[in-house]
Amino acid sequence: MATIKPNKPSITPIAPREGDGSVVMERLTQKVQPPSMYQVVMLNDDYTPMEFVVVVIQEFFGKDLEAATQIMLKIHLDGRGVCGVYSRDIAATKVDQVMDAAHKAGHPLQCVSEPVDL
Ligand code: TYC
Repeated sequence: MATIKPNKPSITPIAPREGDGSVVMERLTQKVQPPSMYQVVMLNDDYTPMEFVVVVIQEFFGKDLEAATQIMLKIHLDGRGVCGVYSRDIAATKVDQVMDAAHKAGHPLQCVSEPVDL
């Protein structure tokens, strides 16, 4: 994926000199990158009940009723809203959980994860 920077080692061996069996270590300027973070974004639609969205945000994103209601209203008004920020795998799991719960309840609620721009 284009957004992932490879974690190059900060020290890399270069070709051994002939004869003496020694290896010269070269220090590189490249530093190890911290893991990139992903925001889970919920999208508005015209059919999913507000109450269902609030419950989903509480259940899967650990928000209390007040915070979940604020996020739901933001999504309703702006078209989208961030429910939480996680490592890539956790964010993908949250998306799956939300989509699964919505599908089972017969609602068209959509949810995506996207890299947080630094
Ligand atoms: N717009 C929906 C309604 O009026 C409520 C809603 C909010 C749906 C947030 C999806 O992610 C959503 N019933």
